Amino acid sequence: MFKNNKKVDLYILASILFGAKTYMVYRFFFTINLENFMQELILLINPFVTAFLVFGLSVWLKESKQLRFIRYANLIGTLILYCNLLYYRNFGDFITLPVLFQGSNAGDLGASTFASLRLQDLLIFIDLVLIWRLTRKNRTDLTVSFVSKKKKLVLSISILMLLGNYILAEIERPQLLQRGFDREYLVKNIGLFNFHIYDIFQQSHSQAQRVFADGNQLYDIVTYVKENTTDQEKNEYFGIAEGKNVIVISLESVQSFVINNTLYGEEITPFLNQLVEESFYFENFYHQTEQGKTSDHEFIIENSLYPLPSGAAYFTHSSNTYMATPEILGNEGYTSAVFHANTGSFWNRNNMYATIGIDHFYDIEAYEVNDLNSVGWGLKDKEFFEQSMKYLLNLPEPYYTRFITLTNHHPFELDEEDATIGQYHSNSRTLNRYFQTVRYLDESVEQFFNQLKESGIYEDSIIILLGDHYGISDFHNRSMAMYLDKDEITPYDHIQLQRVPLFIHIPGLEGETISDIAGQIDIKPTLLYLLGIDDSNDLSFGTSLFAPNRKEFVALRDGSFITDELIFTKDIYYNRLTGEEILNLNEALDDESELIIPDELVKLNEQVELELTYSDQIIYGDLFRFYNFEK
Ligand code: GP9
Ligand code: MN
Repeated sequence: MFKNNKKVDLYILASILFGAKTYMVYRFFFTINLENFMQELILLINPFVTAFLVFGLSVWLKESKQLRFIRYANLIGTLILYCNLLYYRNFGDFITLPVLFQGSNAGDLGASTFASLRLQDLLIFIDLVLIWRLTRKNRTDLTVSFVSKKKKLVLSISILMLLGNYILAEIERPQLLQRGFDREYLVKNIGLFNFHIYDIFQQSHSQAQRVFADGNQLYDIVTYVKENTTDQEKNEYFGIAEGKNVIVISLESVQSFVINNTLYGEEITPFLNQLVEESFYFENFYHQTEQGKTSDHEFIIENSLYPLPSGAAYFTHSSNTYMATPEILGNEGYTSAVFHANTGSFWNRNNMYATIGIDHFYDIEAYEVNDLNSVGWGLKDKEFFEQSMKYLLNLPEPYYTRFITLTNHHPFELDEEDATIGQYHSNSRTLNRYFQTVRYLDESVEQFFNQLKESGIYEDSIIILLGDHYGISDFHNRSMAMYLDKDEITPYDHIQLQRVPLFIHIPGLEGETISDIAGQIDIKPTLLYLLGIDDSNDLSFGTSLFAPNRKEFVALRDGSFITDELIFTKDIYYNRLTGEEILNLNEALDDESELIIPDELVKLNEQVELELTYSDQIIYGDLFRFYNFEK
């Protein structure tokens, strides 16, 4: 077909064919969830951008090598695409470096790969065959047509196109590369091949940090932890829930300000308000999450370690050694399970859960999800709890379970028939709607409690409910200030808005409202304490909320911290109870007057910094692999 045309732009032909094929696989072979036009557009553009970039490199080669480059690039690209497809059919996920190096996984893969072959897969190889035929040795009539002068032009166009793709992806998902989110998000925004490059870069970066770490670093950390957070005095609460089932409910995006509060005279969370009366309710409990949001809260409560300053540890350090709650409880005869009606790979949960010893993960596959029973991010919470019951009832006791809710997630969408409270009226649609989804969550939890009671599970369980992180960001501060009846949201208010509710509900015990400061980092030691499990060999940065001798501060990931008397943030010390400024380091410095910071404060700041650094060192260096938790 190219007989009369001596020089064919083979690399352009190859790019178009390969791009079209990749798009076909993305769109019709993988089940990638596309939510809007922008995502459709990016998915369409990206395969061509990448193909053009790769095949366009051929113009830099000597003519004799160009054809060979194009055929092998096509072969390798096709294989990568196809291997991912086969893996995806088995695991609903894309291949990552750690997966390639996990022997056991490969074994599973071999067995089921054969079963996942489909006739339609032949389509993936058509362009490969064509390109190979066109580039046979004896075909001298074909080559890459650009003369050397235009090399730079080709490369510049490729890079510009790649940049364009990246900008679109950033618009669609800000901070996509820094935060990771979900492999599906990455693939749909930057494409499979760029995702692999991203993955290789990220994994080698953490591997390098791991390789250069050594066990000696642990010595100081262990000393610090033993001195500051271990050896908790035992009181009557130690072991008070021994042998009970544990049910942890993560209240997506619920902040404390909605509890015992009203909207136009109406209670926002009637059920939770009643639960305050029947539980240990911590009114000064802070979330400590960073970019990893929900996954960070999971990471903190299971490990009593801080989340990373950037990125999600669930993503970047899922192959580390940990000694998380599920594993500790597993050693005590507990079965563990997480229920969450979202894709298993979101926040890399499927891999992280395997690492931290969660026995069962009921992800979206375990639920019946359709248009009628879902809204916003997916399955409605009432449906979620309802459908979870059958699995819960079949778990061997005692169990440790976590339920992660979803409906009260930004942008807080709700079907009209599910709204039982009005909206707020302000300039922020987000805040306006928030109250409705919070109310829906309140009702979902009530329904779940009723089901637990009806099925007899309730009596033998302790139930912990906590907010995972804020729901209303600073972007809505003006409307928030209006709702809270304040002139503005100061840095002090911002910190106080990072309070999320924590309920520890122990059937049979009266409970009380506790005003002591607390953080998500305290959940693991608290739970072990209540279950009567000795954790003196554990390395945690939190302390039991029931122990009489607690650590004196709650550190947030950005270095802000809270003590009984103070809140420190943005270089300002505030009185925690009144919000009054005590010492403003910014102003003092501007004055150029000599700044005298009380020793006590200096020491506190140092300790917070040290603690965050130690926690990071553990994660970056995978230091727990050097620690013997048994001794
Ligand atoms: C995703 C859900 C929400 O599975 O947990 O995550 P978030 O965006 O809140 O981190
Ligand atoms: Mn969340």
